[in-house]
Amino acid sequence: MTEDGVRFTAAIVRPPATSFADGLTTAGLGAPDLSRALAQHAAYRAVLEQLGVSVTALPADADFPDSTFVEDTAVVTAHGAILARPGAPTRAGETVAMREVLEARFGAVAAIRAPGTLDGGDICQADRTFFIGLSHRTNEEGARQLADWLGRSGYTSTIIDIRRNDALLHLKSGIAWLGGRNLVVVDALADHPALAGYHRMLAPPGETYAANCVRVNDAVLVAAGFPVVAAEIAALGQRVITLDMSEFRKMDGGLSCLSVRLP
Ligand code: CIR
Repeated sequence: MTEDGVRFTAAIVRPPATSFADGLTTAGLGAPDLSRALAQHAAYRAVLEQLGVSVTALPADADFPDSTFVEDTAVVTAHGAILARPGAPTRAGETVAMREVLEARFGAVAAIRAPGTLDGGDICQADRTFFIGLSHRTNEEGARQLADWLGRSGYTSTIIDIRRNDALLHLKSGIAWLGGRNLVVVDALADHPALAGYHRMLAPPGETYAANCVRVNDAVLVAAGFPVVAAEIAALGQRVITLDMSEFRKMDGGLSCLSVRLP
């Protein structure tokens, strides 16, 4: 069975900048410690490399405090790349560096155009289907443009509206696809009709942060400190690698946000 969306050869990351603590957050967990964040980022990068992924690091950019969350700036499939158009005004300029690195690899890349907005964190691939979250960052026009672009490569897409769910910044704050028919979801998404037919593992209250996990090749990266989610994934026969995400969590960021993964 092909599993488009779990096999990666390369990834793009960007270390947190000196301005990291000035980024957007609703977490209420206090200010992040930059040196700890840098160490956690280095560990994340090392795990990707251990899994056979070639990692390109963009230079940290203090003009963009949230720029370590590179996932929000692009969507990459087996058929090409499209630049996102981040919904937070302070993040708009983050796509400049991402455009350069994607053009070097793919040649011309598509882009979401105004008035569309779209954050990569709202886009969840599940093989040949994409779930597109409508959020306070991704609007209907951005979702429509992405769905059109994906459709030209033969992918189907389904909208999941999370705008009334204040606990979810992005769709992938509450869902991860692990390959096959396996999803990790938070309670608020578990009964969404778009997900019927999938095996939905619930991230229990108290472990919802760990719903943002990432399948990379033969392992699933899971935030450290969430034993129920880690055990559920291991019970599927998946190798679980835990990573300390404490400093990124303080800035509303999860594991998926820290990389753009390339087939
Ligand atoms: C933001 O609010 O944009 C950042 N502080 C966190 C972005 C997290 N990205 C993601 O979930 N894909």
